[in-house]
Amino acid sequence: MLSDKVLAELNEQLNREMYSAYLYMAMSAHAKNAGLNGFANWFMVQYHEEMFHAMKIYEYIQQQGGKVELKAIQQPPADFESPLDMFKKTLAHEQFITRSLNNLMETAIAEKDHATQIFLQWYITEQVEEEDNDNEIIHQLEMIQDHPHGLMMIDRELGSRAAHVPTDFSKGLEAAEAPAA
Ligand code: OFO
Repeated sequence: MLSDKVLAELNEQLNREMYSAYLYMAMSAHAKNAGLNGFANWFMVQYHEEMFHAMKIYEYIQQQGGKVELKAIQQPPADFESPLDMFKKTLAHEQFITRSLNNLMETAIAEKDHATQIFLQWYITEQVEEEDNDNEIIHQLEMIQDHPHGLMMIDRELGSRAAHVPTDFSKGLEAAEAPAA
């Protein structure tokens, strides 16, 4: 069972994860228009990751008998100055998400909601990895300083990223995560 406070904050977090997906989709579109197909791939994989994060919250709320409340998704920016600008904005956004998850954890602790604390641990661990990945790519982009050859190499590397999260949620998360028969 979820308290009203925890439920309200989980619904807010669901909206933030949907915005994250939308933001990375916007970055993917921008990269594609700039001819950076590897960057476009990386951000589209990130879009899938965020949809998975959103769906985990969606299903957790329902498992706990709560009401999913879908709020309007904010419009993301459409234009970015450079690949470095996209990754700096990605890192800033992920730091914002980390803070919001920490606040949500504080609420779950205050409400003595142990199940939600355990549920949120997965997200908090995930954020460490996300921020680390972004920092690494920012570092690489700063090193090459817009040098076309370096940019092409990073683009090729980012193009090899594949989605490792389920993308079809029609039969629920458990079915989506089950290995293919
Ligand atoms: Fe990018 O992280 Fe979701 O939670």
